[in-house]
Amino acid sequence: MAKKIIFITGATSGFGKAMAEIFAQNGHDVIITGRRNERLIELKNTLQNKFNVKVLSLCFDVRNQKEVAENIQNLSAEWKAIDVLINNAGLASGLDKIQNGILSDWEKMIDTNMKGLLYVSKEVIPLMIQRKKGHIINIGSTAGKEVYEKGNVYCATKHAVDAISKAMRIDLLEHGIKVSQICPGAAETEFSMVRFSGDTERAKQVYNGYKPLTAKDVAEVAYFVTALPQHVCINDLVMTSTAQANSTSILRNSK
Ligand code: NDP
Ligand code: 8X3
Repeated sequence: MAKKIIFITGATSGFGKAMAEIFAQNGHDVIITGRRNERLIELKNTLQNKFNVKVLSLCFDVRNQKEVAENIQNLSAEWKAIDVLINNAGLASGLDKIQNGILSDWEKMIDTNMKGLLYVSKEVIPLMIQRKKGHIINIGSTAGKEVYEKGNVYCATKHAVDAISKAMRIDLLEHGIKVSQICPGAAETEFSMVRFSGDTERAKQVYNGYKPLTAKDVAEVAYFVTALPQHVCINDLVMTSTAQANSTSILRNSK
């Protein structure tokens, strides 16, 4: 595949970091974003030194529309030629029945997973329209396909990503922009640590007794989705570990 510019939100850990690695390893220039600047700088140095590609790190919070707009509008003309946008930054916060839900958790998930994705897309889409090409990959979830107990608002935000992905594909059709959604099931990243506010034991239990997806598994699929010929678009791709059938059916003690 010809050299591309890949813009990845949430590249300081998990899927985003693994995606930055695989794209850089294959010779592509990457824009990596997140809030933890030390991690961005470290990843930037590693990728540049290891793979001899260009890496730009942008430190911003996707929930802050002004920061998002400034960072993207201030890109040089060279970096504005974004071929692939991967809307990956996201999180779950808490796991409670709706009647016990915490407002600040709900707001964090809605602001990050839905509004953040929209803020970034709003800035990048015009750049792609200008160039009459581009590929947007939204990271959804199995939680965006079915609702599970206590998943309420997180599931709702990922159902919104599902709907936004379908809507983007229709609206951007006339501009030659591909839109794909990748929906992973349980994958061991910092996701559960974030969901359970750093409770290591609780986070570990999520992956007990089976082999979950890894960040690399998801990154390899994202790479595959971008490497297909121009006339081919993966619209929607659900992937789980072999031990997982859907959001609620996981074969534990299968390791
Ligand atoms: P991680 O917690 O490992 O990574 C999340 C990334 O999102 C980090 O780089 C984090 O960067 C970034 N991020 C979170 N909030 C913000 C924000 N407000 N502004 C900017 N960046 C932000 O989790 P995963 O890699 O697992 O998750 C990536 C995506 O995949 C999420 O959208 C998640 O919902 C989804 N997903 C995860 C699954 C899983 O089981 N792990 C399964 C299905 C989907 P920083 O903290 O530095 O800002
Ligand atoms: C993350 C997968 O099942 O924890 O999106 O919601 S799950």
